Parts: sequence; C-alpha cells; structure tokens
Amino acid sequence: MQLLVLNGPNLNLLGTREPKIYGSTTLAQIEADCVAHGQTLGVSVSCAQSNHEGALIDHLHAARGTMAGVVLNAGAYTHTSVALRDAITASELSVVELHLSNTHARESFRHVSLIAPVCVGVIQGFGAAGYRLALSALHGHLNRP
Ligand code: CA2
Repeated sequence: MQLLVLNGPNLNLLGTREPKIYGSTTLAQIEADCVAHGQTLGVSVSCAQSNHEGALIDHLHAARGTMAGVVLNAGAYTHTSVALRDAITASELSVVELHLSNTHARESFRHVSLIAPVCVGVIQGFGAAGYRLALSALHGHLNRP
C-alpha cells in the first residue's frame, strides 16, 4: 500500500518562522517521520509539497490509481479552493485533512474548510504529531472490515 503526504503553500517554511503557531519541526523532519511511521504500519509513504494550487491538483490527479490514500495539509487553500475540493472528489481517493494548528481556535476565516466534506476525516491541533495520527487513521480507514 502506498500513501501520499501532500503539503500546500508556505509549509516549506516550517521550523523557520512562527514556531508558536506551527512548532519548530521542519518539513523535512516531518516527512522523514512520516516515512518512518509508514514502515511501522507496513506501508510506503511518499511526500510532496507545493506552493501552487494547480500543482497540488496535479499531485492529486497523479495519485489516483497509484496511491491508496492521501494525508493533505492544504494550508490556506483549505479555506478558499473549490478547485482543490473538486480534485479530491475527482481523484476518488481517501483523503485525510490535516492541520498543525487548531483552525477553530484562530481567525474566523480559518473556521471554514471547503475540503472537509469530501475528506474521510480531519485531524488538527496536534502539531507535527498530527501527521502520524493522520497516517494511522488513514491506514485504519483503508483496512476497515
Ligand atoms: O495549521 C495548519 O496546518 C494550516 O494548514 C497552516 C496554514 C494556514 O493557512 C491554515 O489555516 C492552517 C498556513 C501555513 C503557513 O506555514 C508557515 C510555516 C512557517 C512559517 C510561516 C508559515
């Protein structure tokens, strides 16, 4: 089984700025931890990041048929992108929405997720540890009886 961890805009800056909100772990460290956690689950984890909406959509299209599911931190596109939501639906993939921060404890414009209704579930507020939680949840979802 192959799973994709896909990160959106500005998440390449993790660990370098705003540590109070997003923590001090870098994206490279998160990705390495996802790969290692995948090994404990017996799955192969690939990782990608883009600052561009269309590139994220391309990743979802490419994942269709090759990946069993996706952990997606769509960043700010979570709150704005109908195109990303449509790509999740079109991909027919199981997608877990992931956020480092608890978006409901932040500005009101972050309280709305356009993608949540087309995801299997949402994990947020647990910082970098959330990626492991999301991979475990996705793995459990894909192996449900
Ligand atoms: O909490 C999350 O994971 C978010 O997806 C992060 C997005 C934000 O727009 C969402 O509402 C919630 C922002 C990512 C910005 O990442 C940075 C990392 C380090 C320094 C600056 C920005």
